[in-house]
Amino acid sequence: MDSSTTKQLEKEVTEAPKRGDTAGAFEEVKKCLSDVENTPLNVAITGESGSGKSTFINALRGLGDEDEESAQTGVVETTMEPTPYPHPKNKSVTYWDLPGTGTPNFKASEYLNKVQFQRYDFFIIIASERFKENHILLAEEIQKMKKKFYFVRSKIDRDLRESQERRPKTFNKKELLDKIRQDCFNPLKVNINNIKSDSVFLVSSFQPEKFDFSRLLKTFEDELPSHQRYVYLRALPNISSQAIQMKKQALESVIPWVAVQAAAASIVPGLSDANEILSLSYHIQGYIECFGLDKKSLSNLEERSGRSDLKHLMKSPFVIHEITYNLVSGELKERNGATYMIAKRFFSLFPLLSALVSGPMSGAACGDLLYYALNGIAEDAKVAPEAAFGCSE
Ligand SMILES: Nc1nc2c(ncn2[C@@H]2O[C@H](COP(=O)(O)OP(=O)(O)O)[C@@H](O)[C@H]2O)c(=O)[nH]1
Ligand SMILES: [Mg+2]
Repeated sequence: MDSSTTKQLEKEVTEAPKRGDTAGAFEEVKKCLSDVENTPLNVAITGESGSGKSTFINALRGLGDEDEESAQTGVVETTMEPTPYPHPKNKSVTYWDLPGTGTPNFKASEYLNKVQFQRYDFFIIIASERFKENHILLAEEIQKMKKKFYFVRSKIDRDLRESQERRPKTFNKKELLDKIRQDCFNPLKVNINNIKSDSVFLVSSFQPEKFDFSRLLKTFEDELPSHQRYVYLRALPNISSQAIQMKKQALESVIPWVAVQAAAASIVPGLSDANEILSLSYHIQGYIECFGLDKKSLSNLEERSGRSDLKHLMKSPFVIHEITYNLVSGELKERNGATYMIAKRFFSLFPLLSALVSGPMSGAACGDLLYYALNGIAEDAKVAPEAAFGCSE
Protein backbone atom coordinates (compact mmCIF):
# COMPACT_ATOMS: atom_id res chain seq x y z
CA MET A 1 0.00 0.00 0.00
CA ASP A 2 1.49 3.38 -0.89
CA SER A 3 2.34 5.90 1.80
CA SER A 4 -0.37 8.44 0.96
CA THR A 5 -3.09 5.77 1.29
CA THR A 6 -1.57 4.65 4.58
CA LYS A 7 -1.50 8.22 5.87
CA GLN A 8 -5.10 8.81 4.83
CA LEU A 9 -6.14 5.63 6.61
CA GLU A 10 -4.24 6.45 9.76
CA LYS A 11 -5.84 9.85 9.88
CA GLU A 12 -9.31 8.43 9.43
CA VAL A 13 -8.93 5.71 12.02
CA THR A 14 -7.56 8.21 14.51
CA GLU A 15 -10.30 10.73 13.99
CA ALA A 16 -13.40 8.62 13.41
CA PRO A 17 -13.53 7.12 16.92
CA LYS A 18 -13.28 10.64 18.39
CA ARG A 19 -16.50 11.39 16.55
CA GLY A 20 -17.90 8.19 18.02
CA ASP A 21 -17.80 6.59 14.60
CA THR A 22 -15.75 3.42 15.01
CA ALA A 23 -17.82 1.63 12.39
CA GLY A 24 -17.02 4.47 9.98
CA ALA A 25 -13.30 3.97 10.55
CA PHE A 26 -13.60 0.30 9.70
CA GLU A 27 -15.64 1.10 6.63
CA GLU A 28 -12.83 3.38 5.51
CA VAL A 29 -10.24 0.61 6.00
CA LYS A 30 -12.41 -1.70 3.94
CA LYS A 31 -12.84 0.82 1.17
CA CYS A 32 -9.14 1.64 0.98
CA LEU A 33 -8.18 -2.02 0.83
CA SER A 34 -10.68 -2.63 -1.90
CA ASP A 35 -9.40 0.40 -3.89
CA VAL A 36 -5.84 -0.82 -3.58
CA GLU A 37 -6.76 -4.33 -4.70
CA ASN A 38 -8.80 -3.11 -7.63
CA THR A 39 -6.39 -0.53 -9.05
CA PRO A 40 -6.25 -1.25 -12.77
CA LEU A 41 -2.94 -1.97 -14.48
CA ASN A 42 -2.81 -2.32 -18.26
CA VAL A 43 0.34 -3.47 -20.00
CA ALA A 44 0.73 -3.44 -23.79
CA ILE A 45 2.87 -6.04 -25.56
CA THR A 46 3.77 -5.16 -29.12
CA GLY A 47 6.15 -6.35 -31.84
CA GLU A 48 6.07 -8.24 -35.11
CA SER A 49 3.92 -11.28 -35.61
CA GLY A 50 5.87 -14.39 -34.60
CA SER A 51 8.22 -12.51 -32.26
CA GLY A 52 6.84 -14.33 -29.24
CA LYS A 53 4.29 -11.86 -27.85
CA SER A 54 1.64 -14.41 -26.93
CA THR A 55 4.14 -16.80 -25.38
CA PHE A 56 5.60 -13.96 -23.33
CA ILE A 57 2.13 -12.96 -22.13
CA ASN A 58 1.51 -16.52 -20.98
CA ALA A 59 4.80 -16.50 -19.07
CA LEU A 60 3.85 -13.23 -17.39
CA ARG A 61 0.52 -14.73 -16.41
CA GLY A 62 2.22 -17.84 -15.06
CA LEU A 63 0.57 -20.04 -17.67
CA GLY A 64 1.91 -22.70 -20.03
CA ASP A 65 0.87 -22.88 -23.69
CA GLU A 66 -1.67 -25.58 -22.92
CA ASP A 67 -3.37 -24.06 -19.89
CA GLU A 68 -7.04 -23.32 -20.32
CA GLU A 69 -6.82 -19.54 -20.17
CA SER A 70 -3.57 -19.16 -22.07
CA ALA A 71 -3.15 -17.08 -25.22
CA GLN A 72 -2.83 -19.16 -28.38
CA THR A 73 0.74 -19.29 -29.61
CA GLY A 74 2.41 -20.16 -32.90
CA VAL A 75 -0.63 -19.04 -34.85
CA VAL A 76 -0.79 -16.44 -37.59
CA GLU A 77 -2.28 -13.26 -36.20
CA THR A 78 -5.67 -12.63 -37.69
CA THR A 79 -6.94 -9.76 -35.62
CA MET A 80 -5.95 -6.14 -35.98
CA GLU A 81 -7.50 -5.38 -32.59
CA PRO A 82 -5.68 -5.48 -29.26
CA THR A 83 -6.63 -8.64 -27.33
CA PRO A 84 -6.91 -8.34 -23.55
CA TYR A 85 -5.58 -11.15 -21.36
CA PRO A 86 -6.55 -10.55 -17.74
CA HIS A 87 -4.33 -12.12 -15.15
CA PRO A 88 -6.04 -15.40 -14.18
CA LYS A 89 -6.09 -14.59 -10.45
CA ASN A 90 -5.89 -10.79 -10.38
CA LYS A 91 -8.45 -9.45 -12.76
CA SER A 92 -7.40 -5.82 -12.38
CA VAL A 93 -4.11 -6.61 -14.15
CA THR A 94 -4.47 -6.99 -17.91
CA TYR A 95 -1.85 -7.79 -20.53
CA TRP A 96 -2.79 -6.62 -24.02
CA ASP A 97 -1.59 -8.48 -27.08
CA LEU A 98 -1.32 -5.74 -29.70
CA PRO A 99 -1.48 -6.34 -33.45
CA GLY A 100 1.85 -6.91 -35.25
CA THR A 101 4.02 -3.94 -36.13
CA GLY A 102 5.71 -5.57 -39.11
CA THR A 103 3.39 -4.23 -41.82
CA PRO A 104 4.81 -2.21 -44.74
CA ASN A 105 4.12 1.56 -44.54
CA PHE A 106 3.87 1.25 -40.77
CA LYS A 107 2.99 4.58 -39.16
CA ALA A 108 3.70 4.61 -35.45
CA SER A 109 1.29 7.41 -34.56
CA GLU A 110 -1.58 5.84 -36.52
CA TYR A 111 -0.85 2.48 -34.94
CA LEU A 112 -0.85 3.92 -31.43
CA ASN A 113 -4.08 5.77 -32.01
CA LYS A 114 -5.71 2.65 -33.37
CA VAL A 115 -4.73 0.57 -30.36
CA GLN A 116 -5.83 3.38 -27.99
CA PHE A 117 -2.43 4.03 -26.48
CA GLN A 118 -3.90 6.04 -23.56
CA ARG A 119 -5.29 2.82 -22.13
CA TYR A 120 -1.84 1.36 -21.31
CA ASP A 121 0.35 2.09 -18.34
CA PHE A 122 3.48 1.01 -20.20
CA PHE A 123 4.62 -0.78 -23.35
CA ILE A 124 6.81 -3.81 -23.96
CA ILE A 125 8.33 -3.92 -27.44
CA ILE A 126 9.39 -7.45 -28.37
CA ALA A 127 11.71 -8.64 -31.14
CA SER A 128 13.09 -12.12 -31.68
CA GLU A 129 15.95 -10.81 -33.83
CA ARG A 130 17.23 -7.26 -34.21
CA PHE A 131 15.19 -4.22 -33.41
CA LYS A 132 14.16 -2.56 -36.65
CA GLU A 133 13.04 0.82 -37.82
CA ASN A 134 9.39 0.18 -36.92
CA HIS A 135 10.33 -0.65 -33.33
CA ILE A 136 12.32 2.56 -33.06
CA LEU A 137 9.56 4.67 -34.61
CA LEU A 138 7.16 3.18 -32.14
CA ALA A 139 9.39 3.85 -29.15
CA GLU A 140 9.92 7.45 -30.24
CA GLU A 141 6.20 7.96 -30.54
CA ILE A 142 5.53 6.33 -27.14
CA GLN A 143 8.17 8.61 -25.65
CA LYS A 144 6.37 11.64 -27.12
CA MET A 145 3.22 10.45 -25.38
CA LYS A 146 5.12 10.43 -22.10
CA LYS A 147 4.68 6.74 -21.55
CA LYS A 148 7.32 4.19 -20.63
CA PHE A 149 8.55 1.38 -22.88
CA TYR A 150 10.88 -1.57 -22.47
CA PHE A 151 12.72 -3.50 -25.16
CA VAL A 152 12.55 -7.26 -24.83
CA ARG A 153 14.69 -9.49 -27.04
CA SER A 154 12.89 -12.84 -26.98
CA LYS A 155 13.83 -16.49 -27.68
CA ILE A 156 17.31 -16.24 -26.17
CA ASP A 157 17.28 -19.98 -25.44
CA ARG A 158 17.03 -20.58 -29.17
CA ASP A 159 20.04 -18.34 -29.96
CA LEU A 160 22.16 -20.13 -27.40
CA ARG A 161 21.12 -23.56 -28.57
CA GLU A 162 21.71 -22.81 -32.24
CA SER A 163 25.06 -21.24 -31.61
CA GLN A 164 26.17 -24.13 -29.46
CA GLU A 165 25.11 -26.61 -32.13
CA ARG A 166 26.82 -24.80 -34.95
CA ARG A 167 30.02 -23.76 -33.18
CA PRO A 168 30.48 -26.25 -30.36
CA LYS A 169 34.24 -25.59 -30.02
CA THR A 170 34.18 -21.83 -29.76
CA PHE A 171 30.79 -21.41 -28.08
CA ASN A 172 30.93 -18.97 -25.19
CA LYS A 173 27.64 -18.19 -23.51
CA LYS A 174 28.63 -14.89 -21.94
CA GLU A 175 30.23 -13.56 -25.12
CA LEU A 176 27.16 -14.49 -27.14
CA LEU A 177 24.79 -12.81 -24.68
CA ASP A 178 26.96 -9.67 -24.63
CA LYS A 179 27.00 -9.61 -28.40
CA ILE A 180 23.22 -9.95 -28.67
CA ARG A 181 22.82 -7.20 -26.10
CA GLN A 182 25.12 -4.88 -28.03
CA ASP A 183 23.50 -5.69 -31.37
CA CYS A 184 20.14 -4.84 -29.88
CA PHE A 185 21.28 -1.71 -28.15
CA ASN A 186 23.34 -0.07 -30.90
CA PRO A 187 20.52 0.97 -33.22
CA LEU A 188 18.42 2.09 -30.24
CA LYS A 189 21.18 4.21 -28.76
CA VAL A 190 21.53 6.22 -31.96
CA ASN A 191 17.85 6.99 -32.26
CA ILE A 192 16.24 7.13 -28.85
CA ASN A 193 16.89 9.91 -26.37
CA ASN A 194 18.25 8.97 -22.98
CA ILE A 195 18.06 5.24 -23.49
CA LYS A 196 20.29 3.25 -21.16
CA SER A 197 22.04 0.00 -22.04
CA ASP A 198 20.20 -1.86 -19.30
CA SER A 199 16.84 -1.07 -20.90
CA VAL A 200 17.22 -4.02 -23.26
CA PHE A 201 16.16 -7.29 -21.66
CA LEU A 202 17.16 -10.66 -23.03
CA VAL A 203 14.50 -13.23 -22.20
CA SER A 204 13.28 -16.69 -22.92
CA SER A 205 9.60 -17.22 -22.26
CA PHE A 206 10.33 -20.96 -22.18
CA GLN A 207 12.89 -20.42 -19.40
CA PRO A 208 11.77 -17.32 -17.54
CA GLU A 209 13.88 -18.32 -14.55
CA LYS A 210 16.95 -17.54 -16.66
CA PHE A 211 18.51 -14.48 -18.34
CA ASP A 212 16.87 -11.07 -17.77
CA PHE A 213 13.27 -12.06 -17.02
CA SER A 214 13.61 -11.47 -13.26
CA ARG A 215 15.42 -8.17 -13.80
CA LEU A 216 12.60 -7.10 -16.10
CA LEU A 217 9.98 -7.89 -13.44
CA LYS A 218 11.98 -5.98 -10.83
CA THR A 219 12.38 -2.99 -13.17
CA PHE A 220 8.62 -2.77 -13.69
CA GLU A 221 8.17 -2.74 -9.95
CA ASP A 222 10.77 -0.02 -9.44
CA GLU A 223 9.35 2.20 -12.15
CA LEU A 224 5.62 1.79 -11.54
CA PRO A 225 3.77 4.53 -9.66
CA SER A 226 3.42 3.41 -6.05
CA HIS A 227 -0.38 3.06 -6.17
CA GLN A 228 -0.07 0.35 -8.86
CA ARG A 229 2.76 -1.58 -7.27
CA TYR A 230 0.56 -3.73 -5.05
CA VAL A 231 -1.62 -5.17 -7.82
CA TYR A 232 1.41 -5.67 -10.01
CA LEU A 233 3.32 -7.58 -7.32
CA ARG A 234 0.32 -9.71 -6.45
CA ALA A 235 0.20 -10.81 -10.09
CA LEU A 236 3.86 -11.83 -10.38
CA PRO A 237 4.51 -15.27 -11.84
CA ASN A 238 6.33 -17.76 -9.59
CA ILE A 239 9.43 -17.82 -11.75
CA SER A 240 12.01 -17.59 -8.98
CA SER A 241 12.33 -17.34 -5.23
CA GLN A 242 13.03 -13.63 -5.73
CA ALA A 243 9.65 -13.15 -7.44
CA ILE A 244 7.94 -15.17 -4.70
CA GLN A 245 9.61 -13.03 -2.06
CA MET A 246 8.54 -9.78 -3.78
CA LYS A 247 4.96 -11.02 -3.93
CA LYS A 248 5.04 -12.09 -0.29
CA GLN A 249 6.30 -8.70 0.86
CA ALA A 250 3.52 -6.92 -1.00
CA LEU A 251 0.86 -9.09 0.63
CA GLU A 252 2.52 -8.67 4.00
CA SER A 253 2.42 -4.89 3.74
CA VAL A 254 -1.38 -4.84 4.01
CA ILE A 255 -1.74 -7.49 6.72
CA PRO A 256 -2.22 -5.05 9.60
CA TRP A 257 -5.13 -3.46 7.77
CA VAL A 258 -6.63 -6.77 6.68
CA ALA A 259 -6.34 -8.02 10.25
CA VAL A 260 -7.99 -4.96 11.72
CA GLN A 261 -10.79 -5.29 9.23
CA ALA A 262 -11.26 -8.98 10.01
CA ALA A 263 -11.21 -8.46 13.76
CA ALA A 264 -13.57 -5.52 13.50
CA ALA A 265 -16.30 -7.93 12.50
CA SER A 266 -16.90 -8.84 16.11
CA ILE A 267 -17.36 -5.28 17.34
CA VAL A 268 -19.24 -3.68 14.49
CA PRO A 269 -22.95 -3.81 15.29
CA GLY A 270 -24.82 -6.35 13.24
CA LEU A 271 -21.81 -8.54 12.54
CA SER A 272 -20.87 -11.65 14.49
CA ASP A 273 -17.63 -13.46 15.30
CA ALA A 274 -18.30 -15.78 12.39
CA ASN A 275 -17.61 -12.91 10.02
CA GLU A 276 -14.13 -12.69 11.38
CA ILE A 277 -13.35 -16.27 10.43
CA LEU A 278 -15.00 -15.82 7.06
CA SER A 279 -12.93 -12.74 6.37
CA LEU A 280 -9.70 -14.50 7.38
CA SER A 281 -10.63 -17.51 5.24
CA TYR A 282 -11.27 -15.27 2.28
CA HIS A 283 -7.85 -13.63 2.56
CA ILE A 284 -5.99 -16.90 3.10
CA GLN A 285 -7.74 -18.37 0.07
CA GLY A 286 -6.55 -15.25 -1.79
CA TYR A 287 -2.93 -16.05 -0.84
CA ILE A 288 -3.32 -19.61 -2.08
CA GLU A 289 -4.57 -18.41 -5.45
CA CYS A 290 -2.00 -15.66 -5.67
CA PHE A 291 0.78 -18.21 -5.33
CA GLY A 292 -0.86 -20.67 -7.72
CA LEU A 293 -1.37 -23.34 -5.06
CA ASP A 294 -5.09 -23.82 -5.51
CA LYS A 295 -6.10 -27.29 -6.67
CA LYS A 296 -6.52 -26.36 -10.31
CA SER A 297 -3.22 -24.47 -10.63
CA LEU A 298 -1.32 -27.21 -8.82
CA SER A 299 -2.79 -29.87 -11.10
CA ASN A 300 -1.82 -27.78 -14.14
CA LEU A 301 1.70 -27.47 -12.79
CA GLU A 302 1.89 -31.21 -12.17
CA GLU A 303 0.78 -31.84 -15.72
CA ARG A 304 3.19 -29.34 -17.24
CA SER A 305 6.16 -30.58 -15.29
CA GLY A 306 5.29 -34.25 -15.58
CA ARG A 307 5.53 -34.60 -11.80
CA SER A 308 2.77 -36.13 -9.78
CA ASP A 309 4.28 -35.57 -6.35
CA LEU A 310 3.90 -31.81 -5.96
CA LYS A 311 0.81 -31.94 -3.75
CA HIS A 312 2.70 -34.22 -1.37
CA LEU A 313 5.51 -31.70 -0.95
CA MET A 314 3.19 -29.08 0.50
CA LYS A 315 3.53 -28.34 4.20
CA SER A 316 1.16 -25.49 5.02
CA PRO A 317 -2.12 -26.75 6.50
CA PHE A 318 -3.92 -24.18 4.35
CA VAL A 319 -2.51 -25.69 1.18
CA ILE A 320 -2.92 -29.31 2.21
CA HIS A 321 -6.51 -29.01 3.43
CA GLU A 322 -9.59 -27.31 2.15
CA ILE A 323 -9.97 -23.88 3.77
CA THR A 324 -12.97 -24.37 5.98
CA TYR A 325 -14.41 -22.45 8.91
CA ASN A 326 -13.19 -25.16 11.29
CA LEU A 327 -9.67 -25.17 9.92
CA VAL A 328 -9.28 -21.41 10.22
CA SER A 329 -10.87 -21.07 13.65
CA GLY A 330 -8.83 -24.04 14.89
CA GLU A 331 -5.57 -22.51 13.64
CA LEU A 332 -6.54 -19.16 15.11
CA LYS A 333 -7.06 -20.73 18.53
CA GLU A 334 -3.87 -22.71 18.29
CA ARG A 335 -1.88 -19.65 17.28
CA ASN A 336 -3.17 -17.50 20.10
CA GLY A 337 -0.09 -18.27 22.18
CA ALA A 338 2.10 -16.69 19.53
CA THR A 339 0.07 -13.52 19.40
CA TYR A 340 2.32 -11.62 21.70
CA MET A 341 5.16 -11.97 19.20
CA ILE A 342 3.47 -9.88 16.62
CA ALA A 343 1.31 -7.86 18.94
CA LYS A 344 4.14 -5.51 19.64
CA ARG A 345 4.70 -4.76 15.99
CA PHE A 346 1.01 -4.51 15.39
CA PHE A 347 0.24 -2.21 18.28
CA SER A 348 3.10 0.08 17.43
CA LEU A 349 1.66 0.51 13.97
CA PHE A 350 -1.91 1.09 14.99
CA PRO A 351 -2.18 1.95 18.64
CA LEU A 352 -5.65 3.29 18.38
CA LEU A 353 -7.22 0.61 16.29
CA SER A 354 -5.58 -2.18 18.17
CA ALA A 355 -6.98 -0.88 21.39
CA LEU A 356 -10.41 -0.87 19.81
CA VAL A 357 -10.10 -4.33 18.38
CA SER A 358 -9.29 -6.20 21.52
CA GLY A 359 -12.27 -8.50 21.64
CA PRO A 360 -11.97 -12.25 21.99
CA MET A 361 -10.23 -12.36 18.63
CA SER A 362 -8.00 -9.35 18.66
CA GLY A 363 -6.58 -7.61 15.63
CA ALA A 364 -3.21 -8.91 16.71
CA ALA A 365 -4.41 -12.52 16.71
CA CYS A 366 -5.87 -12.12 13.24
CA GLY A 367 -2.66 -10.46 12.05
CA ASP A 368 -0.60 -13.25 13.53
CA LEU A 369 -2.64 -15.89 11.74
CA LEU A 370 -2.33 -14.06 8.44
CA TYR A 371 1.47 -13.72 8.76
CA TYR A 372 1.70 -17.38 9.65
CA ALA A 373 -0.51 -18.45 6.75
CA LEU A 374 1.27 -16.24 4.23
CA ASN A 375 4.68 -17.47 5.33
CA GLY A 376 3.80 -21.14 4.95
CA ILE A 377 2.04 -20.62 1.64
CA ALA A 378 4.98 -18.64 0.19
CA GLU A 379 7.37 -21.38 1.33
CA ASP A 380 5.25 -24.02 -0.39
CA ALA A 381 5.17 -21.87 -3.53
CA LYS A 382 8.92 -22.27 -3.88
CA VAL A 383 8.40 -25.76 -5.27
CA ALA A 384 6.72 -24.17 -8.29
CA PRO A 385 9.77 -22.73 -10.11
CA GLU A 386 11.68 -25.89 -9.39
CA ALA A 387 8.93 -28.09 -10.75
CA ALA A 388 8.16 -25.96 -13.76
CA PHE A 389 11.71 -25.16 -14.82
CA GLY A 390 13.78 -27.86 -13.23
CA CYS A 391 15.75 -25.58 -10.92
CA SER A 392 15.00 -23.34 -7.99
CA GLU A 393 16.66 -20.25 -9.46
N1 LIG B 1 12.65 -21.11 -28.37
C1 LIG B 1 11.71 -20.21 -28.10
N2 LIG B 1 10.61 -20.12 -28.88
C2 LIG B 1 9.67 -19.19 -28.57
C3 LIG B 1 9.80 -18.34 -27.45
N3 LIG B 1 8.73 -17.53 -27.43
C4 LIG B 1 7.95 -17.88 -28.47
N4 LIG B 1 8.50 -18.89 -29.14
C5 LIG B 1 7.95 -19.58 -30.32
O1 LIG B 1 7.83 -18.66 -31.39
C6 LIG B 1 6.63 -18.90 -32.13
C7 LIG B 1 5.77 -17.61 -32.14
O2 LIG B 1 5.38 -17.31 -30.81
P1 LIG B 1 4.05 -16.47 -30.46
O3 LIG B 1 4.09 -16.26 -29.01
O4 LIG B 1 2.86 -17.15 -31.03
O5 LIG B 1 4.36 -15.13 -31.26
P2 LIG B 1 3.38 -13.89 -31.58
O6 LIG B 1 2.92 -14.09 -32.98
O7 LIG B 1 4.24 -12.67 -31.47
O8 LIG B 1 2.27 -13.91 -30.60
C8 LIG B 1 5.92 -20.05 -31.42
O9 LIG B 1 6.23 -21.23 -32.12
C9 LIG B 1 6.54 -20.08 -30.05
O10 LIG B 1 6.55 -21.36 -29.47
C10 LIG B 1 10.97 -18.46 -26.63
O11 LIG B 1 11.19 -17.75 -25.64
N5 LIG B 1 11.88 -19.42 -27.01
MG1 LIG C 1 0.22 -14.00 -30.95
